[in-house]
Amino acid sequence: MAEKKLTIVIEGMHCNHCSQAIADGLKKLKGVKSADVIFTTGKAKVVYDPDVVKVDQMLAVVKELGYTVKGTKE
Ligand SMILES: [Cu+2]
Repeated sequence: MAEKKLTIVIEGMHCNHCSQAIADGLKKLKGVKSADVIFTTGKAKVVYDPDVVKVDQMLAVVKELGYTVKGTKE
């Protein structure tokens, strides 16, 4: 089983509730093993299986929740 890490740089989080909502949304995706979102740094660190879930799907979750994706880092 493959495993990759991704950092998503997010704009628009104001509090722990925001980061928690994003973490919950990401964890609902099949193939996402863990999602640590910290609003003070504006970053989400995700561990995922690239055979199951695509980066675009994870970014879509962030956008659907109303936040802006500023970039990603492998
Ligand atoms: Cu908030």
